[in-house]
Amino acid sequence: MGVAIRETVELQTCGHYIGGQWVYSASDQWFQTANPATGETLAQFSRGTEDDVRRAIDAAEAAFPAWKRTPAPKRALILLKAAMIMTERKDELGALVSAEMGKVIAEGRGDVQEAIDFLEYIAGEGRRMYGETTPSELPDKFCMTVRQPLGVVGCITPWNFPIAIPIWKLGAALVTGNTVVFKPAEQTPLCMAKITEVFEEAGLPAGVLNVVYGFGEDAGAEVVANPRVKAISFTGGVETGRIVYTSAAKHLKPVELELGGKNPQIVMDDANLDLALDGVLFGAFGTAGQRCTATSRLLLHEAVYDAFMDRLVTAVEALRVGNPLDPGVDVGPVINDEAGERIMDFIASGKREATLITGGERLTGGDYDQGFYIQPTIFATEHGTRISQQEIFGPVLSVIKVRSYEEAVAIANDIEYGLSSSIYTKDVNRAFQAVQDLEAGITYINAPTIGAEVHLPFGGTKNTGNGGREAGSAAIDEFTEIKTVFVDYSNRLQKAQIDG
Ligand code: TXE
Repeated sequence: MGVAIRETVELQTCGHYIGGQWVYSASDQWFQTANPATGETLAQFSRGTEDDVRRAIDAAEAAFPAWKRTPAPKRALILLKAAMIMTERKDELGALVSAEMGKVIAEGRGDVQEAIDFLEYIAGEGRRMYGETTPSELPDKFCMTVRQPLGVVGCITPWNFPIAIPIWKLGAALVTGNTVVFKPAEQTPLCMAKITEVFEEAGLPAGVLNVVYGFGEDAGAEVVANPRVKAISFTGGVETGRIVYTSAAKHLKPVELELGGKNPQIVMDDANLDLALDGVLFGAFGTAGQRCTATSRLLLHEAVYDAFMDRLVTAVEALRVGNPLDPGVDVGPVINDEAGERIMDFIASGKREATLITGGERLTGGDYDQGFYIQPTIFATEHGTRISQQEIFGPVLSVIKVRSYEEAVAIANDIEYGLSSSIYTKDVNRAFQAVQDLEAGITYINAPTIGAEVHLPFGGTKNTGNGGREAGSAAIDEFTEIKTVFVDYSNRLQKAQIDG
């Protein structure tokens, strides 16, 4: 087994994983990963170049024939072994997620659990990659479909779920017989290195998984543009998603895009307000708001507005902000200074165009100076302001007062995104009406906008993606294509559709 991370006197150093070997880039360029809560450097990584990506594609191409021929149930056993290893190492991996990405430890462990859940789920799909059979219109002829892998596929992931999102893509790509060139987020490479070690330990053959660390403009762009990579699975921002989709289109390769969101939670006049309060606290400020499914808009019925806002402000002001590895902390830092400045710019907009209800400042002094910590922030705003329309990706909630269900749905839908949505109501008719009316890939009834379960399709409409879904029953579709088969055993030429 290779060693992903070499302990050196100075710093942990990590190379790319290509053809089953840990190798450094010839470029001799490096980048570091740091703990967003403390600023401590965690490791340094060889910065991958286009040449490193091409080497990874060579290895993936070489490994593809044997991997394709490996029976899916056998491929699935390796995924199950990986799930078992991750279960044994859940504490260590969960702590690493919190240390490298900044989400609180309960969510760091949740990130790992989501990966374990998906591996267990998708391994089972190794025995359910069904095709179909149907009678031919001609005698002595058999018709069926079978699923086939795509070949070398490219996976590109963000930093906010540094173990769960890579596994969502990797598990599905591998069980279906593809080989992979993986470019993980430059902000959380250590998590990917650990995932790679897990799969190596689980017995994944050399060349099936190849990981190149680095940045989007060179390594990432090469994964997308290289014609030998037959499909792309991307999660990240809308603008980057557009660049990826445009580049891949030149080679007509399929692209699965999971992009941003501006997710509404509607609270109706008949809602269970205790439940709705718990929901918006978790949905808006869990992961410091850094989820594509985060609750960033609260559409609050006027009949309960004042009472609910009083309780919401009290609860938000009681949230503990600090080091995510401290179990008493509710909200950690944001991923880095660049993200923090971006969020503070949105907060500045909010102070100009809306009413600040609570929060709105960067926390400084003491340990807060080691990272970028932002007070959980609430604005009261009108529909149409910048903070109510654009994805902030931070601990900022925009509250909009609504007078009716119809107005709430109209505001919820008047947005470029369509990922997640939620409505709190005791009226079952209204709940099912909302399922029909809300323009989103996911709708929760009496639950927050976050908390997807791995065995159901995930993804969104409008600018959240390009029509695909991942996870659940959609996972197999993402990484296979259909072959239709006709077997004519009549021993004579038969012509479909031809008279006589
Ligand atoms: O994502 P990026 P970032 C949203 C959120 C956030 C914004 C930017 O709004 O503020 O995206 O976040 C790689 N060709 N989400 O900068 O830039 C890059 O190296 C190929 C929502 O983290 O999209 C990284 O591995 N690859 C999202 C990955 O793309 C390229 C979660 C994502 O980077 C590339 C994260 C290129 N030209 C951010 N440029 C969600 N849906 O959960 C970059 N990359």
